[in-house]
Amino acid sequence: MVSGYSWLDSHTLQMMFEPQNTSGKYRMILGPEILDVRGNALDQDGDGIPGEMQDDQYIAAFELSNAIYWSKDITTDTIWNYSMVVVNGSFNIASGSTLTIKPGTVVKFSDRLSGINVKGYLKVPGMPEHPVIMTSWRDDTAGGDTNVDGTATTPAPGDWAGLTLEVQLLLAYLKTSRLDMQIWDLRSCRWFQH
Ligand SMILES: [Ca+2]
Ligand SMILES: [Ca+2]
Repeated sequence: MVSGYSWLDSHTLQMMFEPQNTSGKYRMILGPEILDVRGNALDQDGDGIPGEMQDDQYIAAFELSNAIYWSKDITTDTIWNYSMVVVNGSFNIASGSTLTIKPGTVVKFSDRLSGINVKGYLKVPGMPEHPVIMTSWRDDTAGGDTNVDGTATTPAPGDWAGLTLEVQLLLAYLKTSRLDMQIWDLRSCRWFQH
């Protein structure tokens, strides 16, 4: 699947491959017969014997997910049909507009100012086996290690700004559907009734 490669410098090998658009986990295996600029084969296990077929393979793993980043206001009816949405900053759901979040979606908020201001409608038709999860982007328990730091950070109250609801009718609606949502930091949710 690798279509080409070049050494960018003596430590960096760049590899090209065709664009992949199927979600899932991928593994890339570099054979030990690849030579460095001095003509040495790989010695990944560091036993001083380069080029061992099994021990000296370099294996990289990555995952393609159906995830997007979101930061813009919603001014027309919108459906989030993604495995994950990472919200940068906060955005408004404008009055008269509806955001529908499909069951099973993980919504992660990237920082303490990050949240959703609901002036229109937010529909979260989660289901018990496919809940919608709203959480900090430091939370690796939902949707994996989105912030790509392993376990260096963990979620905490105040990580994200929460939901701001400005219409009482919506509060009633979300109260019902919230049974099917998991919210990391309940204290960050503010309920405004006008
Ligand atoms: Ca070796
Ligand atoms: Ca992490």
